[in-house]
Amino acid sequence: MTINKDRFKKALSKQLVNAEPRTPQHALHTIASLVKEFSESNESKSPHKKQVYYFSMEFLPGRFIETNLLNLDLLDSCKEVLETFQYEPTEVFQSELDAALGNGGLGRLAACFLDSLAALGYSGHGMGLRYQYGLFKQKINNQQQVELPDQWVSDSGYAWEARKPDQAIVVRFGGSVHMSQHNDRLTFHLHNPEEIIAVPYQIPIFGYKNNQVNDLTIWRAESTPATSDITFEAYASTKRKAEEITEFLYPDDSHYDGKVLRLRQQYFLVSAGIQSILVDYLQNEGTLQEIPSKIAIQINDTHPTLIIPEFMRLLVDEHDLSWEEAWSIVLSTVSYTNHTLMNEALEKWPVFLVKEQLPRIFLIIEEINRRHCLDVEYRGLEEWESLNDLSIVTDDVIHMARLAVIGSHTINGVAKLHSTILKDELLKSFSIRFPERFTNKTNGISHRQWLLNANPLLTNFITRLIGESWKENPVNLTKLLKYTDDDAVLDELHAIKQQNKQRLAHKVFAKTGHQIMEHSIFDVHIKRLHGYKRQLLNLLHVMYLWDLCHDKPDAIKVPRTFIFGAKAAPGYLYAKRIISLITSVASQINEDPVTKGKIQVLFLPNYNVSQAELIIPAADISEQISTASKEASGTGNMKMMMNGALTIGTMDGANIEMTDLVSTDHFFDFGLRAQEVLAYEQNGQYDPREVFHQDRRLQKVLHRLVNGSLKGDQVAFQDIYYSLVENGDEYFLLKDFGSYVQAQNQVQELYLTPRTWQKKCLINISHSGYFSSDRTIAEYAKEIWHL
Ligand code: 26W
Repeated sequence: MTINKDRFKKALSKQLVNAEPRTPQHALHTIASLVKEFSESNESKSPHKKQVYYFSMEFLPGRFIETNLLNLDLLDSCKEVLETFQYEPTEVFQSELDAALGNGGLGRLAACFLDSLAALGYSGHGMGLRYQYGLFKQKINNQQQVELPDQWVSDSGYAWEARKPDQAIVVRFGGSVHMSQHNDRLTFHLHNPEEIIAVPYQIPIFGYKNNQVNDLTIWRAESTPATSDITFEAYASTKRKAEEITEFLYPDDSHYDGKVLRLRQQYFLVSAGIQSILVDYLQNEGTLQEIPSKIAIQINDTHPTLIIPEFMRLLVDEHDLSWEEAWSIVLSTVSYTNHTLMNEALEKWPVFLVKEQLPRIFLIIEEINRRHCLDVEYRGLEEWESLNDLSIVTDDVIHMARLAVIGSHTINGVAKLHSTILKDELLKSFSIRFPERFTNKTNGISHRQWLLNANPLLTNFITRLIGESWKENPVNLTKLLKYTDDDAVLDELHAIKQQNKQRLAHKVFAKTGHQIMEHSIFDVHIKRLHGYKRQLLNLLHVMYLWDLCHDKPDAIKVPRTFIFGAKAAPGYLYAKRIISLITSVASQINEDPVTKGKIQVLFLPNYNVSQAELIIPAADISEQISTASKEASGTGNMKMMMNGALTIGTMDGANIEMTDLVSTDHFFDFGLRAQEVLAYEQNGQYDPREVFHQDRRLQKVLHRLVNGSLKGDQVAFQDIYYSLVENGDEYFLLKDFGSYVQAQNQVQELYLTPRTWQKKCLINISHSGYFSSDRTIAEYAKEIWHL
């Protein structure tokens, strides 16, 4: 699809001349409608290409306006027209609300993948849910997180979507399964199911200047229309039960919670999705047997795993294929990405729930398991012993990761270390059984969104130095390496960072009234709040510096601003207590005359994608300090690297691959290694009290949590103290504290020699092209989807 610039400018001008009301919001909707109109007339499903469907319970794209205009090469034209009609372009763009239909890394990755699929010219489709409320908005009241509903669809509607009622699908829950025999074949029917209508809403996804238009389909649950024989009350209840399925996004990104509603969401997504895929396929293409060569389905974590039995149901019950034929199609079509090793996040659905909500699906899962276990039996005694690890159903729960592995031709982790641990620890029995299925695909980020869009100053500077080619081929950023000793280049790089810091400082001042020290090190820790991500370790170091300000003020040689942004899952008490502690310490440090000009702490409420776009270009230091082995990959690490921050981090997730590229000379690494953490976890020989009794700094810092010197929730602070000192310190904070302080000292020392610092920033930017999601998607396309 090409939108002619002049025609677009004319059309937009025509609409803006008479625009009423003259609000930024209205202008935004005008632009979006025009883009949709121009794109719909061009939409195509490139019928001969293999189609990829990316199933995910979460998509976290944020705002689309700048991404879309950039990809369509209309950004400058659009700004021009807006200015002609006295609109402030940034105001218009910022009036778009973030689509926050995701929690964190998993949903954000899905959004970057859609961007890259289109940019590389593949036919890729996102399949997700249209939650009425996205991820909650966060406020801080009295040092406490308060959650508010996220009304991302305004009264005038969501600018980028198109409702497609004519493509609605029926999804069936409950009922009872009736079996009958025809000739020598058993057939299954669902009697009296609960029927729910799935209505698709389509959002266009544009490739980067390449005419590709893909889509993200998000499904909304609606009730079947009322019949004449139903009472008002009965209908009201039916309607509620239907609509609640897509009412809200589960705000937990680390903890499995076996709620019926979540199970219903999952099945609703996969049933609507795969039914619509088959309808479409059978209308336009060949036979069922050819599906694996025409369609690839990727499932984003185990959340959409029910697509495996649902796909079987459609092929066997509705299209009369034999079990064997159907299984071969499903297995050659579906592949699974794992995103976490954390035990508490692994989904295990109780059998009774699945039986009650999805009786036919349950029978299919049992049959898959029966065949799988028999097959294991054939393979002899050795694996018999691990049958309990291999069975999908044990102790009345269904292990979704096992079902996903058994029904997928390829299973991947999201960084090298993660994929190795997946294979050798978490899914060991399965990797012995199916060694050829396991592989790695290191995550990536859209350099278009996170560099071209978020950091125009740096983008233009890079382009002036090395030309345009890196935009299409980000690995060409290595061409920057020839400037690492060029004073003028390093000066300019520094100046750009400074301007981005000022841009953030102004925004923060306008929003919170806090005046950031613009010449301090901006030390940034932004991600979901979780024990393993160790925001608390960062804070312990901050508190240690606070003590230093009092005891040895000269030891603080460079002013530093610690910036935190993090949402805690509403039910995760410990995470909420850490937020209380951060905000308590922040308010006291910021008011302490002794710390003035030395350290400052900011907790920026409601961290989200559009905030990230402002913060990341302004970061000097990127905090990636998870307990080694716990962060599957991380992607914020890549974004800050690409924007010229230096990383302080553990040898975890993709941090390891960052150091592979730039070497540890250009990365502040510290802490236990993954193997050490895993060994401690197995032998139980870590005792935090030993560390505590040997480290005076820690004693002093932790004493504050229990001696009443911090204002705020004393119970919360004591609980945190207890978790560290008395209750085993699950995430090894005390163990890593000394080494973290050392690394932080190196940060300060390096900042005192600005040239060397800037040089390291440039080296990091130069090697960041590897982390473009274009590279990741090219690998999926070649090695998993066979496009
Ligand atoms: C069932 C509750 C639940 C919901 C979401 C459990 C687990 C999840 C996700 C798998 C958590 C998640 O977002 N994982 C993150 O995925 C990113 C993209 O691969 C990685 O970069 C992060 O390291 C990983 O934590």
